[in-house]
Amino acid sequence: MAIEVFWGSGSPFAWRVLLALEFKKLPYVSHLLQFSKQEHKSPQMLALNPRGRVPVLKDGDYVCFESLAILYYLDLKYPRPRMFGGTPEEAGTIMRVICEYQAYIEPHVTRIARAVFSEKADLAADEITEAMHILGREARTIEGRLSKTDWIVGDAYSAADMVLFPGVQLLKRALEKPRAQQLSSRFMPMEVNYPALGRWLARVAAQPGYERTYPPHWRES
Ligand SMILES: N[C@@H](CCC(=O)N[C@@H](CS)C(=O)NCC(=O)O)C(=O)O
Repeated sequence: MAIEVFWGSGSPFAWRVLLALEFKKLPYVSHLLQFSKQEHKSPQMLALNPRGRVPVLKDGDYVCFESLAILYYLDLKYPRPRMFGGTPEEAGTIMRVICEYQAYIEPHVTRIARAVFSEKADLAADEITEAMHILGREARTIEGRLSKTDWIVGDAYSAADMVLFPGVQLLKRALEKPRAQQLSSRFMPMEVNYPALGRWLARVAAQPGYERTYPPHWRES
């Protein structure tokens, strides 16, 4: 029975799972849900994930939600090629970088993206300036890592890349909006201010199957 994945366009969490499935070359049935129609809150979806969020993965009778848990499951169930490294040390570093991202970076990415896309939020507010400041600092740290290696951890594409990439893309998309011009002046263009980060974005985008993972509605606007 093929793996089924339930996802929504533009969800950075769902994007991680699609990148992982493509990396492992696993066949899957894709269920693209429409957030605008609340399809992720249907009785069928709530039966799979009572939180009514995506991504959700169904593999035979087994159901998993929470994107990082799905990546972990896939790596244990389908170990080749590996996403969490080949040694305990690599696995530890990959998980550490993911935990650091989730604890110290992701909340600020979410804050900026929500503020830009909500149209009404004041982008000059102190908490937005502060979030941007933190993201600039964190981006410099990642830039430092990527100026020494091709991938976020070591010399192989890993779960760390799959977790961070959609968040960086979301931030970039938000900061490219005309209304974010002033806010993003010291950050953008990312490829100029953070060249190693820019090359890494292109490297991930060159992975086989990447086009299938790209948020469909991002192509339209
Ligand atoms: N921690 C979860 C976050 C999942 C999540 O928040 N998904 C969003 C889409 S980006 C969602 O389904 N939101 C719908 C809602 O909250 O109603 C994960 O990593 O999978």
